[in-house]
Amino acid sequence: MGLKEVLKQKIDAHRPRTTRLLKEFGNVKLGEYTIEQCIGGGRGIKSLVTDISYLDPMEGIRFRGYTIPEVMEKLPKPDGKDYPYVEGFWYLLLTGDIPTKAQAEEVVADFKTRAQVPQYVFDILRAMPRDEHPMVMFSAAILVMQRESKFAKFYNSGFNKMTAWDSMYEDATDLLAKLPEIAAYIYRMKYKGDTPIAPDYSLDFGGNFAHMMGIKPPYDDVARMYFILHSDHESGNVSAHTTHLVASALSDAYYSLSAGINGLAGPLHGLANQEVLGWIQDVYQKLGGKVPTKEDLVKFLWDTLKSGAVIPGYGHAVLRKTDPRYTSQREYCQKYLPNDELFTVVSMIYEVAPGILQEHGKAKNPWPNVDAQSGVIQWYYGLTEYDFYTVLFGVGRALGVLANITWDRALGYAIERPKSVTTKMLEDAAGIQ
Ligand code: CMX
Repeated sequence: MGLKEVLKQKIDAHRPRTTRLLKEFGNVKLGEYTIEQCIGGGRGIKSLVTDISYLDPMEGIRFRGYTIPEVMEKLPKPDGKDYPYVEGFWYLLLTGDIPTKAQAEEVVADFKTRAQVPQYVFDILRAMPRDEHPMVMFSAAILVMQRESKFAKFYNSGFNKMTAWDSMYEDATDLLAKLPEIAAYIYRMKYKGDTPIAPDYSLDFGGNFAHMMGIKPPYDDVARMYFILHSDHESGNVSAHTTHLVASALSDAYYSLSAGINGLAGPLHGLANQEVLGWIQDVYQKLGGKVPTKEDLVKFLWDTLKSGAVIPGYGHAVLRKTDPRYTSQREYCQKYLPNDELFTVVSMIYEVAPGILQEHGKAKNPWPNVDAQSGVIQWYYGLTEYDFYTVLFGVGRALGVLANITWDRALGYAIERPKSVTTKMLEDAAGIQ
């Protein structure tokens, strides 16, 4: 028998042990935590500290203590715009203080001095197969810039724990300032006939991104809103946790963010936003292009669940109500694109999916998360290439995770190293002979 066949037999024999432990002995304690928490991805185990954001299961996210509406209202905005400077939001995440307009504009000016992307990044992107997923391109572009790391140079020239945050801050800011151009370059190269648009450094983060994407205002405001909403969701989610974990080994921001972006690319995490649009397109295709009715959606939702797949954009590991990031985007749609067809379909899903998930009886949270709504706005402004949506999420997520690892170094957090146990040890704890 070959290796793979032997492995299959071992897996088949082992699975019932894990299933039994979860089903019959999930509540058995291992010290302070249970077998279910140990096997089930560490849900609810308090082992991370962050002050950048906090996720309340019922209220949703607060950034530095501020709700989403408060952030949008209090932060300074570019003249004539409805959404705040992303740079001012970076100031808030790092310091906990709402910046004045002058302070935010100082960060805008600082970003411009760091924004130029090295030519070799474009060369590497161009050398990649064009059908590579844009998240692969985005992650590779971040990683390849590691040679620029000031933190790595600082480490090699005699590391000091007390001042390590300084070069981490420099790397984090250098990286952030370059992400809009990298993302827009990937987009224009891959989907728009290889027609990159040069940056306009007179514009802020959101404005320049919209300009380089080739999408007219108010897309600049959409970009500002989108990046802020997707920035952070406390520390336990896959992208934030991965970035923190890798940085805990004193890897620099380039290694750490690239790793976090790879985690964001998972369909149960950030990729769910493209999955939502893919799922809706599938519905259209199966109906021969017809706009689905509520009855059609009910049928397709059940078909999805019966096939064993998840309903993308619904459910959450921590939240137990509609995600305020979903609500915020929904309010944008109600104001600016109330009659949009895709918005109507997504709203219909919102009417039926929670009830179906409740009836299905598995998901602890039947309500939509951030990913259920985000494609609608992008699609409306012409960004219909939905496999790019997770890159947008990644640019936003960089704000939160980079603020976190700057503070990780400031506080000298330890290298992460939780303890593992064997299945046999769990069976012993459960009293299984
Ligand atoms: N559709 C169908 N089943 C779902 C479901 C959904 N949307 N959400 C959860 N479930 C299922 C789980 O797969 C799990 O089934 P098993 O017991 O067979 O493994 C069961 O319900 C219990 O899961 P849970 O405790 O409610 O949720 P988890 O913490 O395990 O997972 C999440 C959370 C987000 C991965 C899950 O809800 C999911 O897969 N949602 C769809 C994908 C998605 O939208 N992801 C984006 C999340 C936001 C983000 O990170 O970007």
